Amino acid sequence: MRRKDIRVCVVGLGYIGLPTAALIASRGATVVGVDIDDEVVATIADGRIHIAEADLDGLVQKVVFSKKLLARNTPEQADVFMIAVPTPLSGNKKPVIDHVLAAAESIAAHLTKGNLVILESTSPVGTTEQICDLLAELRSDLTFPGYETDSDEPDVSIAYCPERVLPGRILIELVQNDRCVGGMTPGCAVKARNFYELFVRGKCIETTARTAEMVKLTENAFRDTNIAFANELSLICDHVGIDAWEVIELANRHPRVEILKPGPGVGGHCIAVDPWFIVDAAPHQARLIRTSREVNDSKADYVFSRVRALIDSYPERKVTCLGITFKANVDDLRESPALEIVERLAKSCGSLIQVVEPFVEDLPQALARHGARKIELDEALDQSGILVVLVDHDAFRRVSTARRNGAIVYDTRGIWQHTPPAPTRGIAGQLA
Ligand code: SAJ
Repeated sequence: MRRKDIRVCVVGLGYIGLPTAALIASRGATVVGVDIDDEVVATIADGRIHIAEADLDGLVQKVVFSKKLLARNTPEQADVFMIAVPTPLSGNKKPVIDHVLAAAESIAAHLTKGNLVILESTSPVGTTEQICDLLAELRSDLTFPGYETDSDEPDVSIAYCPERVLPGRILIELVQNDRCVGGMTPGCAVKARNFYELFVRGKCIETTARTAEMVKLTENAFRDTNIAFANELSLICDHVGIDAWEVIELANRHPRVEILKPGPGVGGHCIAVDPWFIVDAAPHQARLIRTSREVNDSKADYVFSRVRALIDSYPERKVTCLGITFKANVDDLRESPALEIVERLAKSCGSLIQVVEPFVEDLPQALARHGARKIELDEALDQSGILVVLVDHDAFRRVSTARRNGAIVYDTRGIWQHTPPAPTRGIAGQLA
């Protein structure tokens, strides 16, 4: 397979699908990028992007104008089909793979002998097998892994290869990170590895589809559990009146201790979601993973109560929440604990609540509806009110101690470390 001879069809042009499609196209392959959202397709066809990601705008513009990336609303024939659509959680914390199955169904009619189908979406264990069953049912004229008749090699190879890139560094990590390539059969894994090696510099390691599915869930559950430790520690330190940031900094000087950072909770569409896929698959075994999710989810309640207590203690001060995105220097609001906290504050305190958020143009309706308004950082600093740091954007980190002098500070991210914790008048102990 030579890069420039390959035609790839990427289904789903979101945070993973679009950068992946653009990167592969930039390496010479012709890529058909597919999305069911006509607005997304029109934006990309115009050489523009609908998400914020470092360096993605220039890359997309280049590959669209050179006709290497073609945006479409239905799949077309290709050599390799990649599925990168969302796998959300249902209300009762069960994985929903409907989009994955719909994407598989949408490519079925376009499959031909020799094709490779790769699932990249984070998925519960067994999803790749389900895709295989679905395609075998829809295309009885082709053979699929596990359904071969007289030859070992199925007409269509199927593999699971999870994305593991960090928002904000996607284009770098797509190339540099090692990949775990899980084939439905060893032959499928080899085919998928050969494909990834065309644009990945990291090592591509073959395994089974089920193992690769579990590896992805494990990575995010591991991080969630580690953040839960930091969040629980911060609650304990608050309770006993010790600066959690100093404890972490000092403990991390031990050669085998590496505590992550506490915050207002865990957001984003990955770490706050994926561990539940494990809990769903093994509810009696996944006790620590479930508890970690609960610890991280409950942190937003705690932060909300602390801010409410500050407001009650200093009713004359204006309140500014710094940041509503799910993490630093991105525009993504999905599952954002900061947004959840500000929504609750706006609901209970209305126009008292102000927000500084350099990555979002207009405040979401849920905030504006209750009278919360967006202001500039300088205006917030001039007011000497209550400053609640919810996101560690670089712009907030740069604020000097002198500039925030006079404000009451509640820093949930520890960016203005070692500021003495803001006292809440007369309610010490109540928060504990
Ligand atoms: N967070 C903390 N404390 C920390 C680190 C993170 O509170 O010490 C919070 C962040 O503020 C954010 C959340 O956790 O709200 C998740 O942020 P993140 O930077 O840890 O991860 P994501 O969601 O941006 O990306 C993760 C990554 N997974 C791992 O690091 C194991 C990424 O590699 C995955 O590709 C991505 O999930 C995904 O798509 O699954």
